[in-house]
Amino acid sequence: MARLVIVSNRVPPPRAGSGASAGGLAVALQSFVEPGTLWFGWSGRVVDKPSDTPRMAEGQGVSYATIDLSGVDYDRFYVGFANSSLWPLLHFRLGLMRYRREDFEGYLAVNGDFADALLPMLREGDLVWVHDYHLIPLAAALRARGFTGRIGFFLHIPFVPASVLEALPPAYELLCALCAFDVVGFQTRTHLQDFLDCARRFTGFTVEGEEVVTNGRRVRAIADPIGIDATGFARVAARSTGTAYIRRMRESLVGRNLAISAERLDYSKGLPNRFEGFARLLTRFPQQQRRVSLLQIAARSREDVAEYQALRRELDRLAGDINGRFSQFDWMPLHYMTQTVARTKLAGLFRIARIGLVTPLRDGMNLVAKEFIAAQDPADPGVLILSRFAGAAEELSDALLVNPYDPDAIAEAMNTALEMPLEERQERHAVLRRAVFDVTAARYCNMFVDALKAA
Ligand code: GDG
Repeated sequence: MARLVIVSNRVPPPRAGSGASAGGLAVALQSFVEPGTLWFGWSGRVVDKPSDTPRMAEGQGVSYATIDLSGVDYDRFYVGFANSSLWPLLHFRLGLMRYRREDFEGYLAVNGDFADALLPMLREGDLVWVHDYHLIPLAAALRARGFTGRIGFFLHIPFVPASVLEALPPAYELLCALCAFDVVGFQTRTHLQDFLDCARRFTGFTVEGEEVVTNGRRVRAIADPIGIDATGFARVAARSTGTAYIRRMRESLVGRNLAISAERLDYSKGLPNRFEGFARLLTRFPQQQRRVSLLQIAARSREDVAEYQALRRELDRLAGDINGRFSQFDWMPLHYMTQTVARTKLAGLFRIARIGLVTPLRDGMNLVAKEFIAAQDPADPGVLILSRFAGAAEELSDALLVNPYDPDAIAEAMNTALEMPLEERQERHAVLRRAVFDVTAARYCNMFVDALKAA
């Protein structure tokens, strides 16, 4: 059987399954990797003189190989091109995009270093599965070094229309790099169509159906929505309600409704708009004051990028403003935490919440939306309020879909959710639950690996 080699920017510590790490990729893949798999990537460490030889670790039969980055690499590759050019661009935020040629050169160089370190570990017949926007040039780098095996790529974040992509100076180079893979996967059909359209317009290659035909090669594009281990998450959520932590949470609510949001502290997640929407709920529907508290968990992320520091300051101010305006001596409307919460606790919090408020301005998929649905008690389920600009909205259209740029729409949806009769909650939840239990993490992984095997 072909060996699977996973390559991602960050590699999870061996078998850290249920810990407090935030991040969708590790969560989705960790339940899938089998003994014999090799997982390769950056260790997360920045050192003066990175070694050329990967550091090896083992966990449950899976080999983890990691390399370190130098300070310059970290600044250009990670903070620079990946997170200050590509991340904002692919989330439709041209105003936040910062491009420097030296950053792009650093990005290419680190991908070359990845290829140098990975190549000696590859065997004939391996299936190499590369993840996310940090590593777009990796297939081209491996091919340039003589690797002829199958390489696939999955983009976890959105792909953009040609009119947005053209703003990126090396758009052509990136599209050509994507065409060095055998399979490229996207979260939704919309992202897939945008990719094919960009490939057609910018590269001069021909597009036949859902394949790009380059000089002598074929790249197959697929839509493969990522999912969760729904059964596992539902079990953890149900168990968690018996714990002291969730009991204390319930007691502190004194019968009031809990609305919950949890994500990395990232400008794509739409937190300021959400806070404003919540403030409008309390102003426009004053009968909901004292009836609901919003718990916002915003795990700190990418703290070396200036935009993330600015966002944190803005949220501190907005949270203080909301609580100053609306708090009463025995009720606080907004609980705002920037620490991560352990996964089991998070699952329990989702289960007891009346509202899951998931309102990113753009999101490749958004696993929190799926986790919230899986966690609910089908007999008395909470209501999901979901941004129509999350990839998950294509599958979860029975949620209350909102335009996250409209704080009044968020306020109205919250009011609707708080007033929604039990029967309607159950009906909506049953449909959403089927979708979440159908499109799981295992299905996502199998579909991608099957496509790669067929390449
Ligand atoms: C990228 C794409 C795509 C969050 N806070 C805590 C915590 N989390 C967990 C959630 C969920 C994961 O992190 C976040 O996944 P998302 O999908 O919501 O978002 P990104 O991190 O931006 O992931 C996204 C994903 O890749 C997968 O393809 O869906 O669109 O942007 O599992 O529960 N986990 C813990 N504590 C927290 O405080 N333990």
